[in-house]
Amino acid sequence: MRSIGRKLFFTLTGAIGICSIATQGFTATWDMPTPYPDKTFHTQNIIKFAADVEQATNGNLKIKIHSAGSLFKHPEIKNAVRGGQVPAGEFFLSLLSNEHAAFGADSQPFLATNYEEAKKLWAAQKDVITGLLDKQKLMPLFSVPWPPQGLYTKKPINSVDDLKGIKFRAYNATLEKFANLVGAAPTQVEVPDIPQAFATGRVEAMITSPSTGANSKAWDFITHYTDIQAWVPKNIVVVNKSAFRKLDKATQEAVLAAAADAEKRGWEMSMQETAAKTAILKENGVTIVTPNAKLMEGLKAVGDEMLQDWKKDAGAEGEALLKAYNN
Ligand code: PCA
Repeated sequence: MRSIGRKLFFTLTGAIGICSIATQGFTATWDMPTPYPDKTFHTQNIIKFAADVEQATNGNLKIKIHSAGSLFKHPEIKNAVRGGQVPAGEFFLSLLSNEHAAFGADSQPFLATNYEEAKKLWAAQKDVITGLLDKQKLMPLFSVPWPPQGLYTKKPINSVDDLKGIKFRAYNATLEKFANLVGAAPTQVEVPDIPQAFATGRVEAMITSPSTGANSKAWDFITHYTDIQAWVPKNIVVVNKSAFRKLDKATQEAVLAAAADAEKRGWEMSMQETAAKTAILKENGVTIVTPNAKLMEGLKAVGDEMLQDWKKDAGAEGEALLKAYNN
């Protein structure tokens, strides 16, 4: 009996030993939905982020990217991460402006229109939105801007009046409001669907970056790109906090370090995209137009009106954000 007892004891301690080795040699695979196609620089940056994490953790954490809305449609990605269906995901930050206006600061027309201002705005916005996301048990990993947003049309645009009645592609509520205020007729269309929306006549014009314009082969359906540099909106990558806590300490640190690198690299990629993709539009026959003063005045007046509404919606958080931004 005694020897059976000892045998059992050694078998059990042996099993516990194996278990604890298994927890030390922690491994996981994360599915990560993203909204934009593979060739988008944001997606390329995330592919590199995933490779960095895998390398830094010796393959213990693998991140499998599901791009172009293939796992979850863009408007569903945030809730999929929040609900724990996936541990992490990317989306267009200002899509959350229906939850709180602070999320939409970077899509306010003519508030921050170049990278320097965008950096200042992100610095002012980051704590506010980190707090708001924390209430949903989400944590930002990194955020990267698109190039400044320009105007794509089938004719020259010399004043706001020239936009009246045009069927306009929108990508969030703020752009929809802007389009309505300039007298255009907005429709929501995700990036992968842009070429078809133009081909079928659902839309005739859009405001987006040189990146998205060039990647969508805008020259197939528009003739003019007016470089209005209206705002510099961002994507954000968030993680579900309970999924993050399930990682061991070393893996958590590797994810945060790769995220910091991805944010830095992403901003640089974005800056390079602006000139490179504008040149591609030009090479393919798009007329690149510097906007005239009358058009800019008209657009900025609409932007001012929208900022007043935004301030009302954004309350104390908005006030703190703008104060930090203007300092
Ligand atoms: N491209 C994305 C978001 C902003 C941009 O430049 C889009 O057009 O939906």
